[in-house]
Amino acid sequence: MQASIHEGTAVPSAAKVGEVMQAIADHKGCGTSGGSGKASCGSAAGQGDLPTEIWEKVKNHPCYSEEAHHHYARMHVAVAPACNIQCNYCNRKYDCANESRPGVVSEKLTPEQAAKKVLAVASTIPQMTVLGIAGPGDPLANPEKTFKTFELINKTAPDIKLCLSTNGLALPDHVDTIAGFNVDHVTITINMVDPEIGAKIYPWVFWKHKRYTGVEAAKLLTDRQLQGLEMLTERGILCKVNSVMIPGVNDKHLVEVNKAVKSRGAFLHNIMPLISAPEHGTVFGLTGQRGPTAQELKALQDSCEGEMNMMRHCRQCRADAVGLLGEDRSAEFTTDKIMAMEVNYDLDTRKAYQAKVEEERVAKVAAKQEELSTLAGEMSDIKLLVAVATKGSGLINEHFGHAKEFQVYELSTSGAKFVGHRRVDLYCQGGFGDEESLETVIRAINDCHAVFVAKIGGCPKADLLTAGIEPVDQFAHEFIEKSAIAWFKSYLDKVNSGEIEHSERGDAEIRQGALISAA
Ligand code: CLF
Ligand code: SF4
Repeated sequence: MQASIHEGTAVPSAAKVGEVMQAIADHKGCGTSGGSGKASCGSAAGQGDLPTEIWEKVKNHPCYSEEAHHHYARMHVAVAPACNIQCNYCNRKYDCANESRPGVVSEKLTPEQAAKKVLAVASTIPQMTVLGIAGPGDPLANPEKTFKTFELINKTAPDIKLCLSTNGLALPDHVDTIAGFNVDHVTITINMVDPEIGAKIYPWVFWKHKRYTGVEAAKLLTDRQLQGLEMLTERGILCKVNSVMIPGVNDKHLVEVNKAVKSRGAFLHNIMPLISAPEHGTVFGLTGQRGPTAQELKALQDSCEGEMNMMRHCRQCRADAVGLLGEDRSAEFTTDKIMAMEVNYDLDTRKAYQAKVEEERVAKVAAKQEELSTLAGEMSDIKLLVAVATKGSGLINEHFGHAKEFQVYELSTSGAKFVGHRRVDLYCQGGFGDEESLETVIRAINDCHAVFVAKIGGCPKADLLTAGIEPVDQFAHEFIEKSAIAWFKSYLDKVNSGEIEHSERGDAEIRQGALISAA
């Protein structure tokens, strides 16, 4: 059976729901606890202040727990091609941009093919714990295919958590079915609660055989989204809200959206950057609407963090993504390959592997706590960012030249806090185009003081130093947070002794192109 508060009953008692929702409302600080010692879903392997029912749901969900995303993988199955609204950042040629970057296209599957794929991935990647349906259109505009897939997975792979991402228009009509299939996690993309702003984002919505446009369409959409959110949280289903930050359109308004969704019981808010380029063929791409810079995005996320848990590790995955959030193994699991694969789904092997992962998580947190004690008594108000090359497991275990993304941590006397990631072009491409790609790497991490890597060559090292970014390879294959804290301590010592002078860094660029699977 899937671990769930729905076990044995689709709807928990009102008193129970009230208790759990209060606990969610009281629980803040995903990723913010740093040195406060307060464990949280975002930063510790332990349960901390989370109620057990919530902890069971988030502890190995890579999107709902920042800490879990270093260790656990998710997969999407692209069973839902149709959509019932139009977003100005979407081109239907590609996947639903509410969870995907424009520019990548997924292979569409039948529910039966999807079920086979889930078993194939679960046998190959034992730390894959979550199946999400996120497109390529809207899952609830394709309810038969979506729910048939969930039904099949519930039967064949009961240890896998089910997850759904929707624009919310059809949500109120399906809440009971969602609860009935033990779907514990639902994401709703909510970009506005003001229909005047909504009219700038959505040209039309299609509801009950009728097309609505302008403010009327946006009003209908926001009413249905908020109603759906309330209905889900009343049933104890954990809800994440995705919002696309569109500078000059809804960037300031998203603070209001944050308050509106928090008051309706949302667990997590994920503010994602608009990714927009003319070649995507979207309305925003063609009209030159820009996306935010890295620091604009961080400032908005920081300003909302006092209100509720903020997700900062979203990778805007494609609708057939497979693997850890920072990697894309979808090319290993195409329909042809799956049909030819011998599937050996073994629950005991999966459990044994995941028990090992848990040991690693505990060791990582213990190492961080020990290092954190060295900062006790430090009075500095310096805060700075560092970039990290990692392949997962919370380790500095990637070569600079092989990194397709860098994770970004904010360091202060409170400790190391994950604040985002930056996708980059591979620096090492067999000697071709290296100079150009190094410039794009530097632009992507230009707001960082240092970059932690397992290994780095002499040339990029020198160029990084010239750009004011210190390459750090002395912590190869060690835990990220423990190492970052140790480095920060020595940085503070150097500032205090006058050996170096602390200075602020500039802004950085968010990469606008598509990530093409390298597998
Ligand atoms: Fe997929 Fe979304 Fe479920 Fe995660 S993704 S349906 S909640 S299992 Fe995660 Fe990917 Fe970001 Fe989505 S990183 S795009 S938030
Ligand atoms: Fe595109 Fe998703 Fe918006 Fe539908 S909901 S228009 S698929 S971004």
